[in-house]
Amino acid sequence: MSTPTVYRFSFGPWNISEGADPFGPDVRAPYPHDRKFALYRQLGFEGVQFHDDDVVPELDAKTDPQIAARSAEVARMLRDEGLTPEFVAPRLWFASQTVDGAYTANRSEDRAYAWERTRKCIDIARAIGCRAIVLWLAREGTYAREAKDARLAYQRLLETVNQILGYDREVEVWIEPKPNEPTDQAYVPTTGHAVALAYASADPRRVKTVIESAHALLANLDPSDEMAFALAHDKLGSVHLNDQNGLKYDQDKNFGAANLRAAFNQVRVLEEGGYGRRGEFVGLDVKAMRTQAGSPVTDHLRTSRELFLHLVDKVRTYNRTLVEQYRAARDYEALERYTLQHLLGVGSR
Ligand code: XLS
Ligand code: MG
Repeated sequence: MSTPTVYRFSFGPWNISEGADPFGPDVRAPYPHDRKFALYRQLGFEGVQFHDDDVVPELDAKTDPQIAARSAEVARMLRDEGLTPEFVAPRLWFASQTVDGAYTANRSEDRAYAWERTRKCIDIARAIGCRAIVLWLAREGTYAREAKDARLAYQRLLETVNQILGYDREVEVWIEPKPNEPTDQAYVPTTGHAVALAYASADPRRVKTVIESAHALLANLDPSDEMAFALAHDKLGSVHLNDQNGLKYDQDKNFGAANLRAAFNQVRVLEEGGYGRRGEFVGLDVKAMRTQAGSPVTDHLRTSRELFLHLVDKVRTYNRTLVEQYRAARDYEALERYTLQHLLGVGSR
């Protein structure tokens, strides 16, 4: 028997938020960004996920030496708190140059901005001791499908991936698929699309995916199957575990809050696939409810992490022999009954 995986957890500072939504303003006092680092360890987390401007605020207005100085400061803060940077993602959906997308924008000057911002993001990642660049391709899609040449868009995305791989020979690119929101339809909606881009790239070993449970559900796919697919290709860079109650806006609910059984299956697939054995983080991308009072609000992170660990216990005590017997007998009714009883912690009656 191999030793059980000791899971390491991560989240991004945006998960401690002020509670604004598209229909209303902040409902909580902002919690100073740099003080968030001190919260990680006490909540049981050791990995920090970043956007480029989480490391260097007002990035577009800064020079390379200014970027380097602030990055060094953040690297120090991480070291002081005993934290590891997991990835850095270019925020390519906020600036006026990204209204029509970034790498797939129709205007060449907007695409040039996207590359310049990506280059800065890579420099920041390396400066804080991190080798993973996440591409959440937020606005790489359209509101009107005729607005862009989709074939060209895919080529541009592939060229960008190759450009990143060529700019720095050490970095990995982790593509995070999502089918919609903020665009009507995105160009890399599923894990399959991301994995295809990886294989088409100049160095497939360095291109992986980040799978977010809610994003898979928004594509009407099962997150555990998406994770299994990526694991089968050794392309699961990280996960953004959370939950989603049906096909609506991206909810980032607590992990397991909408569908415990689906959460169990995600943990089962990760555990069975050996995820985490090479130090991969269990990332949680969860939003606190708007109704929650206080500052900082962190109970959602605690709850989601705890639920993951409870489900690890459920996976480790799941009776494999029984499961194999039911599979061999093709008695899936018995398998389902056993699984539900196991999750509920009850026997038959
Ligand atoms: C959004 C994504 C985003 C990326 C980084 O849903 O999870 O936060 O991970 O841009
Ligand atoms: Mg997310």
